[in-house]
Amino acid sequence: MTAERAKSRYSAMLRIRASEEALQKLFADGRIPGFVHLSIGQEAVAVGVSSCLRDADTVSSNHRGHGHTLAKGVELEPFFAEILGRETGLCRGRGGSMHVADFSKGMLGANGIVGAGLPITTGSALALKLLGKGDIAVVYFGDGALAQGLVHECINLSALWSLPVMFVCENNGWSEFSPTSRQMATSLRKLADAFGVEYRAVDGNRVSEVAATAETLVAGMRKAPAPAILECATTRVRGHFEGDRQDYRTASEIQSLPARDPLSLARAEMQVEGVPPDWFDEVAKQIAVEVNNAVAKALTAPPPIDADLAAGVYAGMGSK
Ligand SMILES: Cc1ncc(C[n+]2csc(CCOP(=O)(O)OP(=O)(O)O)c2C)c(N)n1
Ligand SMILES: [Mg+2]
Repeated sequence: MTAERAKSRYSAMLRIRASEEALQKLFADGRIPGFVHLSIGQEAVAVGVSSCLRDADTVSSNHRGHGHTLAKGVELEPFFAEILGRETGLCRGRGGSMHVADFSKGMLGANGIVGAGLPITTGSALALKLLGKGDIAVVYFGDGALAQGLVHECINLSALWSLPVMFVCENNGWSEFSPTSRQMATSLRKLADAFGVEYRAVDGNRVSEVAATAETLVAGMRKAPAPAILECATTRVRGHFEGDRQDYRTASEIQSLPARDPLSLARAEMQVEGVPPDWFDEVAKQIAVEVNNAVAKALTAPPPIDADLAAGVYAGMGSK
């Protein structure tokens, strides 16, 4: 059972990694409109948390949301089609990388406005509490959001109303090109304490650790609605966006990243548990095929039709 769970988490992380490596190439080839922010190095947070969630639980995300989206079970082909701006995309190609969403899987959307996922999730948590089925809401945000007023408002309101929301902070030490220390006068731990919200900190690159702690928090929230904060120390391997030269990072920081790779860390743990090297080779082959097929299909999909572009922008407009 433990080995099966570890395998499923490893596969989910690899699917995200392979998808983002494909996006990296597509972006470099000029095939993706707009910005792309990759979550390479942070996959263990999305997968560890999502491994404790069900379809009816909701998640919302930020500008670095591909991993959160795929970990929640969103299909690869419409995901790629969305980012490539195609009609068959999750949002019919109108949203792109920073607005991937799939309500059928409880994925309420990535978001280009820093911190804006928190009020969406807090509202969703209120709805889920009123429905009373034990479902919960999760929001992923970065350390760069910590100084935003609405983050403080949402933690306050969720504590005041005992809402089943898990605030998951991916602390990668960077907010665009500035270190966290230049932006935040206090810590998330102290903020949690100030509002009386349960707080846990984990190594966000160890998927087993993220999953175990998230599981405990989620189980408690399903029984008795209340907010919780999970702070995950993680690593942004790529630049802030694709094309960022990262002149502001030291060579030693960049050289230290491979030792913290969540896939390598998980593989090392699994090998100790007896998972053979063949299994890793096999799963890598399968996922490469899955991702290549999804990209190939998405690339053949048509762009949105000009006459229909405003559909979905305003209520009552457009043909669909
Ligand atoms: C309200 C707002 N302010 C500023 C920006 C510009 N901006 C985009 S991403 C970002 C930093 C986000 O850092 P963090 O939340 O830590 O996420 P990370 O990129 O590290 O994953 C900023 C300042 C924005 N999109 N929205
Ligand atoms: Mg950050």
